[in-house]
Amino acid sequence: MSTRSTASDPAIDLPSSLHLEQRGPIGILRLSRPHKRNALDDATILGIENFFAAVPDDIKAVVLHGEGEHFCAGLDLSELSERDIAAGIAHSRAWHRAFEHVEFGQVPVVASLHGAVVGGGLELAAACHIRVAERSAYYALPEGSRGIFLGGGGSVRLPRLIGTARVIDMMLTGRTYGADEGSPLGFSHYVVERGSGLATAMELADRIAGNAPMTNFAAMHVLPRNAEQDRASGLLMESLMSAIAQGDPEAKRRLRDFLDKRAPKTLQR
Ligand code: 1HE
Repeated sequence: MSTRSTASDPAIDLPSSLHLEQRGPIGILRLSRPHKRNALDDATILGIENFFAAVPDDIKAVVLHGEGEHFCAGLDLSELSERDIAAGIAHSRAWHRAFEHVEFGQVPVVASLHGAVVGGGLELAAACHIRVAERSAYYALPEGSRGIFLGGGGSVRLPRLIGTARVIDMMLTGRTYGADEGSPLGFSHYVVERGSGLATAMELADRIAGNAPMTNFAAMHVLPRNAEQDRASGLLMESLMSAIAQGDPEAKRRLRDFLDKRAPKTLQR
């Protein structure tokens, strides 16, 4: 796999708190403010929005991870104190825009989680499509103890991942979950040893990048919407998406490859 950095590409306007590296079809986006535990300030949120709104065409999957000992300490609390109510709403809406671009953007995003995945950091992780947790990862919503509330879409995404009752408990009592405990509850799809999250995330992203783009699009855009709409509309959407995917030349080539015994079988890994 070749390594090509696109961080200096003038078309990609990233703040110093975000670093982009490209390895083949994978973009590795790193939260790079370890001295502040990758707390998300306004510049970082805008950078996330800009990047995911216009992912370069040759990037087919993104791996998101954090530099240092923690994935992300959530909202940069130092920016909070001076905000009035109107600015607070605008701030939350900016987070919504950024994380909507992550979840409903152009390519699947695999998050590699370690250390603190808390507050807005957990909200960001929840917007990603696949979550790999190193054993050091832990999840918390310190908003409760800080006198604030979720603002980055967490009140919508987290109940769908782990259940409303659990989110209420985390907010009210400050309960934290570790990686092993959290995985079967929906916090992550995979748990791996310390230090191997990025490698596992890369391996998964590589597989994702090898899929037909239409399949990735359908998984990202249709599945979450079908989970929210009524059964009849969901089934119709499925039929439409299924026909569109089948009609794509890429699907026809892949099906021919299988029938001609050129494609790998579905085996247990
Ligand atoms: C920060 C932040 C931050 C660290 N905003 N500066 N999030 C929180 O309530 C979590 C707050 N942070 C922590 O609980 C701890 O920092 C950690 C458990 C994540 C890491 O602990 P540790 O011992 O490794 O680091 P530290 O010594 O606490 O912090 C190192 C520096 O990062 C220190 O700054 P320094 O100038 O004194 O060196 C900290 O002040 C700074 N730092 N976390 C600003 N979050 C859209 S709404 C979302 C709402 C939320 O996300 S609320 C949850 C906020």
